[in-house]
Parts: sequence; C-alpha cells; structure tokens
Amino acid sequence: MTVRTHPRNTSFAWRPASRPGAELAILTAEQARQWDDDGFVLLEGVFGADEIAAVEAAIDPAEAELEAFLREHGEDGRIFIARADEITFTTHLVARSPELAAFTRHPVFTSLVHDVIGPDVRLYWDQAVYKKPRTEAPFPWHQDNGYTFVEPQQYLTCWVPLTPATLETGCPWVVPGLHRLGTLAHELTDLGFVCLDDAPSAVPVEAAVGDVVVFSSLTPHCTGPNRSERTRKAYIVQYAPDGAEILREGKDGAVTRVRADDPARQYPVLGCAVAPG
Ligand SMILES: O=C(O)CCC(=O)C(=O)O
Repeated sequence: MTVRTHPRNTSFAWRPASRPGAELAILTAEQARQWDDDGFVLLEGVFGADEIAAVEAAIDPAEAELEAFLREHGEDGRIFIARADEITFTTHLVARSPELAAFTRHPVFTSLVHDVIGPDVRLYWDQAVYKKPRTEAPFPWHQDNGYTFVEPQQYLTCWVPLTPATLETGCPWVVPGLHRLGTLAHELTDLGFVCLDDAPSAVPVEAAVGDVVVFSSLTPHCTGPNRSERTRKAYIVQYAPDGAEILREGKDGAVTRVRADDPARQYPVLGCAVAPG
C-alpha cells in the first residue's frame, strides 16, 4: 500500500507544542520537541498504582457486559471490529461512570492538553481496549483520525495501560514523523481501518502501569499480538479543541458537520466559557 493522504486532507499544517513563548505545563522542552518531530511521547510514572487500579475496577464490569453481549449477539462473537475472546472496545464509559469522568480531568491530562491543544479543550472520546490472552491478530496500522474524520485533524490520544504493555502483551507501535502529513487514506479490513501495510521505521512503546503513551490523532500506530496468559488492558482518552467538528458523509456524498460537544461525554476539561470546576 502506498501512503496517500485522505481526500479531505487538503491544507494540513501541524500545530507545534514548542511554539515561541509557549509555556509548558507538563512536557519538558525535549518532550515537546519529540512530540513535534515524532508525534508521540511516553510519560513515565505519572499515575499512582491506586489511581490505575480504581480506573480498572470502574471499567471491568462494563467490559464484562460487552464481552457477554458479543458472545450472545455477535456473528460468531463479532460485531464490527470487536471479537469475543480476542479484543473489545468499551466506549463512552464517562457517560456512566463519575469516577472515570473525574479521571479524564486528572491534572496530567489537563496539563497535557494545555501544552499540545489549549486553551479551550473538550474530551472527545473515551474507550477501554482489552486484548485477551493469546490473541495473535495485531490491531492494524491506523491514525485515529482515519476512523472518523474530525476537524481540526490534530487532536490528542492518551493511551493509559491498566496492565503492563510489553512486546509480549501487545504494546503500541508508532511511526515517527508521518503525523506531519495530516490524515492518510484508510481502507477498512476485518481487523480495522488500515493506512499502512508495513512500517520499517516503526518503534514499539512499552509502557508500565502508571505511564501514559501520548500520541497525535495523526500518528500512525498499531498494537501487537497478546501472547501472554493475561488480558492486556488499556483505557484511551482523547481530547480535541473546543469547536471541533465531526464530518459525516451521507450515501449521496453530502457531508454534514456535527460539533463534538455532547454534554454527556464531550465536556470541557480546560478553558471554554463554561468549564466546570
Ligand atoms: O489498544 C489497542 O490494542 C488498540 C487501540 C487503538 O489503537 C485505538 O483505539 O486507536
């Protein structure tokens, strides 16, 4: 597959974190440079074990319900790209869990969004991704903006491991540098949307419980197989500038724009006229 840009990506320009005069709340100058050059950064040891255990405890029952639903109602256990006993995507957890909603406003995230998005920022999306023991299939190369086209194209993904993310359990891999092209063309496969067949310059990002893998909506990433005997668990929270819009194409090709401001799950986390305390 050759790398092609998305047809709606006509005039993309990367907004750097390391702008002249930009004060950084959490990133070091070196991390801001890495964010700009490579499209990702690993923040180590920013959450306590108790904080992550509470997040895991809030997610587990919802994920178990979803797994049961897939088994009962899925076609051979499958709905879209979710597959019972292999990989689940439990979405919009903040709408039903005040604990998880509070976690999305953690100072680590509000500082990060200050540094890379600011000044007015909303939660855009949240989901838990559980990769079950002995799942050989990788989650394929994609950009998050390849799933649903959002404008501005550049938003923030924070991939929070709830269990150790290693080469054995299925840690993320990223391709440094390609984020600067903006959104790439994607094709839908059985495993998910794909923008690259292979990526010789990709790097793995192993992460411990307490770390967060931070990357752009435009950073091509994948996760590897889980060859361990444990479920690999991650909670993914994404943030977009206030005013961001989702572009949806109808069957007739007409595009409608929907503002990403559902109060139940796309609430302000920084700035915005009405940000809650
Ligand atoms: O956590 C995973 O295994 C893949 C998740 C991912 O890449 C995504 O949700 O965009």
